[in-house]
Amino acid sequence: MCIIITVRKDERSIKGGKRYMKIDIIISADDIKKEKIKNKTVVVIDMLRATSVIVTAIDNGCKGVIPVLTVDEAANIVRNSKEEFMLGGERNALKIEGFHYSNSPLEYTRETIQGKTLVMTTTNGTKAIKGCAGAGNILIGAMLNAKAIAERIVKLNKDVVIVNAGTYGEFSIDDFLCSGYIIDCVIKLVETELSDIAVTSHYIYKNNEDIKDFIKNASHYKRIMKLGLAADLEYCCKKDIIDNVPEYKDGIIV
Ligand code: 3SL
Ligand code: MG
Repeated sequence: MCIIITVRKDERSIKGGKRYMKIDIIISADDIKKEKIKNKTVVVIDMLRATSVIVTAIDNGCKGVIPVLTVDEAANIVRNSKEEFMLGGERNALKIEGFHYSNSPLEYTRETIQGKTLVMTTTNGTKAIKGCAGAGNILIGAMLNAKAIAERIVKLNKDVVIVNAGTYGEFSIDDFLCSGYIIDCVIKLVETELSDIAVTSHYIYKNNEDIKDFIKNASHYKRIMKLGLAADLEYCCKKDIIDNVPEYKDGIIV
């Protein structure tokens, strides 16, 4: 009998002869720097609402999500193919004309998305995902799958950069708090070295474990609330209801 054991290469940082998993945070899609993410494990977060949509759609049997930057790009993919595509996303937080779905995670049920490929364009989320090309692995995270993300990070055994989509190029409380929760899950599993910004997000999470109470201060939370989408906010703030860890590779998230 032949037993093959695969040992995953340890690509964590070394300090004083000890290995640590470094964790850093980038605060918006506009702040992504190629050299910061190269070969690292990247987790992209847009908990309100793009990555919550993706995590939910994949968990409900969606075959794959193709993130694109523009409405035209999305329309072209669908026009030139016979595959069954669904179009989803938003502009100004609202459904795009001619698209099947908006950017509400509650629309992506097993009944609507199972077995289909979703072509998606959103303002900040899909921009952040596409901006991470060149990273070692690009994981899609949200509050919904935070624990599962932490476990995958540990398995991948590389330094980590958590990329917050942010809102219109600006820092966003929601993504930052979600980063703090993921860090909280990781540090229970492995030795880490947190950058100053990672320490700060963890500190803020630890002092606001009832996350909704703090996220309600985020400008984007208020915007979504004003649109009458309280149920979306309620859903996106749930912790660890999904075990799936979608990954972006070769142009598609599966
Ligand atoms: O910017 C994005 O990617 C969206 O998630 C924003 S919204 O919540 O749909 O408005
Ligand atoms: Mg957002």
